Amino acid sequence: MKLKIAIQKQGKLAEGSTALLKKCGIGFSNGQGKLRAEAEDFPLELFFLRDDDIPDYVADGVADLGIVGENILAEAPKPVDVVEKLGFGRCRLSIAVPKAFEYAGAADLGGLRIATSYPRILTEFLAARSVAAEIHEISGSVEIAPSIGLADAVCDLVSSGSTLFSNGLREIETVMRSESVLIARRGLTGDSAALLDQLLFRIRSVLAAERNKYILLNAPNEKVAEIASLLPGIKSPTVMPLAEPGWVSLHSVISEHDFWEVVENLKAAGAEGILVLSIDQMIK
Ligand code: PRT
Ligand code: ZN
Repeated sequence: MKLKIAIQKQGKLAEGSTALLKKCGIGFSNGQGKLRAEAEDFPLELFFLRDDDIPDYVADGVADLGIVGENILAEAPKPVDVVEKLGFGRCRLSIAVPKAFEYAGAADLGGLRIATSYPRILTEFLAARSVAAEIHEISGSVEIAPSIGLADAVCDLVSSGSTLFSNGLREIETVMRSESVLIARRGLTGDSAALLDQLLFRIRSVLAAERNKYILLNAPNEKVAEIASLLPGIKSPTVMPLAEPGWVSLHSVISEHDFWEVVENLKAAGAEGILVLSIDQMIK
């Protein structure tokens, strides 16, 4: 019995999907042109596909699991379960106009021709704001549509913003935010459901590790209480004596989210020799 997972063959999610599985201890070889592979250390079979096809494979039961962007599911909803947000492939679907276009609000989009590969999401966005615009569906290179006279504006995925910038476009509205998610076939039971639980346990440990840092620091005895109060940790910090009398070493785990703020507060409270390490796995 093997679980089957569909991941992107080539493109913006391919590397993140492969890296996540490898961090879960699941190795496989995905050479050029390969469409499937067997994992070495986990009962998993991999399919390498175009991202747009992944939800269909999972909905049809050809694959049990898939990794795909939320944008794909929002544009073409399929009967699959979203099991976990994976934190990579983050982007936003944005409306952009030529730099010189004066934009005050959604009403200014009225009557414009907007080029996009996401007509469904854009239609909902415009309808919610009672704006009537003309949607031109194109499948690629959306960003050049205004410069060749095909459209007045675009609605496209953006991550760094450099594609829009180099095409003389300016982002004016965020239509949706997206990241990669793990999807599963509906009604997984028995051995398949048990394997999914095992895989999810590993994925969650990897994600938790990525969202946290291990911190070590030295502090004089009289500052320990104050410094410990700044370290939320999993439970409470580990405190160990240093060879130098009157000093201890504190170890704890802090969230990457407020990392810099915590480090500044620790320094201000008298912490010294602060070391921050990344974590491989974090088992909860
Ligand atoms: O061949 P296949 O169909 O599998 O790939 P694809 O070309 O359709 O998709 P791909 O690899 O471009 O994107 C796969 C998924 O990655 C998307 O569905 C999103 O969920 C996610 N993602 C994250 C992105 C981006 N970031 C992204 N920046 N998808 C596309 N882009 C493109 C965007 O369309 C634009 O052309 O990158 C350009 C903008 O990037 P910046 O950095 O210049 O803003
Ligand atoms: Zn695609």
